[in-house]
Amino acid sequence: MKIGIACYPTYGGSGVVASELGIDLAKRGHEVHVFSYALPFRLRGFYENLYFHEIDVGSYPLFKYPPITLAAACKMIEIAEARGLDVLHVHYAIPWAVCAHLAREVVQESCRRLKIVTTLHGTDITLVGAEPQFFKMTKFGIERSDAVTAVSTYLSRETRKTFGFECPIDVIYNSVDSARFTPAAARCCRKHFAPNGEKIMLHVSNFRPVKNIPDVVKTFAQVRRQMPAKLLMAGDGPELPTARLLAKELGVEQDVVFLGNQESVEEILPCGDLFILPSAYESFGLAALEAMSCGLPVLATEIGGLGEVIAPGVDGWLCRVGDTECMAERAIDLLQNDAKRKKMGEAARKKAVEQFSPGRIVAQYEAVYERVLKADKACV
Ligand code: GMT
Repeated sequence: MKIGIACYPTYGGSGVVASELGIDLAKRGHEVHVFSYALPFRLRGFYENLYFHEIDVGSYPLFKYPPITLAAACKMIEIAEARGLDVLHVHYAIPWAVCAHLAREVVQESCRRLKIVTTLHGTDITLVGAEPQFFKMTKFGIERSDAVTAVSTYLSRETRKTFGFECPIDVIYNSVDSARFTPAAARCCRKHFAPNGEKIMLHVSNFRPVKNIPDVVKTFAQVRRQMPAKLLMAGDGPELPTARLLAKELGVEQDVVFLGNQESVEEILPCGDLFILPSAYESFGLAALEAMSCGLPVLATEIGGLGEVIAPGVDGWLCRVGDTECMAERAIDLLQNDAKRKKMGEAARKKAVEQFSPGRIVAQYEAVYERVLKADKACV
């Protein structure tokens, strides 16, 4: 098949899912064309059958806000016509689902059978897409798709509730490459960050408010009062200054290391003992799955799709949003009990390998493409 993939290039799960899917599809012999306004960070490197097309919004003095939606649609049209794309698979409804629809309206008659698959990732439904300034266009973009997929059952339910969407939604979970995200990766950084054998808690995110960053630091400060420990925080975003300030206010700044954006989190994750993700919303939690694949139990919140990834008491624990006492209690128990932590870490790894392998997930996307290509009508 000839497949176009549109996504955000920035640090975030939807760009990771789109990039890794593109690479896997190309390896399986499909011709893949990725559209974004910069090279997605997980797409670096050369892959046969995979082409990147940068969306150039240009500059014009009249445009305070360059019209990226139109520039993206134009790029999709150009490549769809030149290569005869079969499917445009967009990741995150806003604005990509609408761009794909515009592109299909404009392409030459010969490409009019171009199919659109939209994958919903999270805040395109639960936050941004539901806001009044985007609601109707998000709904339109979803409704004009030939197939809609969501990364969790929770998100598919939210889509029905928020947008009254009645067509089938395929739930296709995120995946993890367990050969790359593995506990076997070098543990050398452990000595560097915890020279006295302290236990290490880890957090990776793009530091947006939805990640509840202050709760990472608050939880760690409570743990630190009880035992020697270190907190590694990888990523960058609007909440980073707040986290730094809070670490200072709570007197734990010496034990918190801010690593900034990291391209290869798989080299850092195996250094940790426990992963913490106290999000206020999380449709799936790819960062948690990557940590699990590295053999870390996960401490998260009982919201969104996290319960579809983490089994409390088996491979992690879930606490109420904002309940840092619960998180700290669970963390201390796990960090002080090597056997229990090891058992949970092994269960986490096993689940990542057995249930979330890329092979399994890519096949589900391929089945969706095949289905829409066979169907005449939308909403199949
Ligand atoms: O929905 C978002 O905020 C953006 C998106 C991203 O690009 O990071 O994150 C979502 O997509 C990931 C991949 O499917 C999921 O694993 C994340 O849970 C989800 N984030 C949220 O729901 C906050």
